[in-house]
Amino acid sequence: MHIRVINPNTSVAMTRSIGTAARDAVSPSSRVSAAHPTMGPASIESHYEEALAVPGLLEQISVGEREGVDAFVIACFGDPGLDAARELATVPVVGIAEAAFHAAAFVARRFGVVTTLRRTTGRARELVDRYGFGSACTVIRACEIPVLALDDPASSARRAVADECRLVLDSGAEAIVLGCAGMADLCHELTVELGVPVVDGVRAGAAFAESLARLGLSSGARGEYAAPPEKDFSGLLSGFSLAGPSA
Ligand code: 2AL
Repeated sequence: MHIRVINPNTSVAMTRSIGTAARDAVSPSSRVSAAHPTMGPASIESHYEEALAVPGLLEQISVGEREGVDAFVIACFGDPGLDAARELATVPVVGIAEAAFHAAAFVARRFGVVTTLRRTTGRARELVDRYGFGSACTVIRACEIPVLALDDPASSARRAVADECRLVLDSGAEAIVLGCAGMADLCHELTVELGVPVVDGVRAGAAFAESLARLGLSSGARGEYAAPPEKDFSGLLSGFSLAGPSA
């Protein structure tokens, strides 16, 4: 089984740590490869960046399809481009926010989310509601650490995330969802420190993607996730024109 984890931002260091976390979660016989787009923002913490990350992400879905990967994980907590990726891919595609919410709901009645900047909490709330976890999610808190600073050992990031996790537990949550792929390497130590389930969506996403591939479940060729229709794209996006299913 070959699982391709796509970091939708262009940070090489973050792509590497995402790959390491995903490898942690799949069976030893599976292969995990990590990729990032060749164009787009260095990190995603605004709607503008999220929108502009999607073309490069979809290009990586096409690359992975040509290479015959068995499942994809979109490793950014806004689940950018998830529906479009499912239209393009013939294999399962899992977003880390949806994976994390599902995993948290398996082990706790109520959970809370700790994300990066406050401006990303609206998107997280939208996804919680979209995936049907509105009543299970007690609170979404922000540590106000930018995505790329999470990786900086000199920053106070680890402490700030742990402090927010404690406040999430005070809200009545029984599990924590880490709201950024850049928090993947904090998962183990926070689990030990807090003594509650701490869910990293990268690991959950990789494990679910592997399971779906093993079960032979993908989005299917009919209905809303059918391949997009043949159409011309112009300008900077001309490379995204599709030949269509019958070509
Ligand atoms: C993220 C994430 O997971 N990757 C990224 O670039 N931004 N999420 C977030 N809440 O800031």
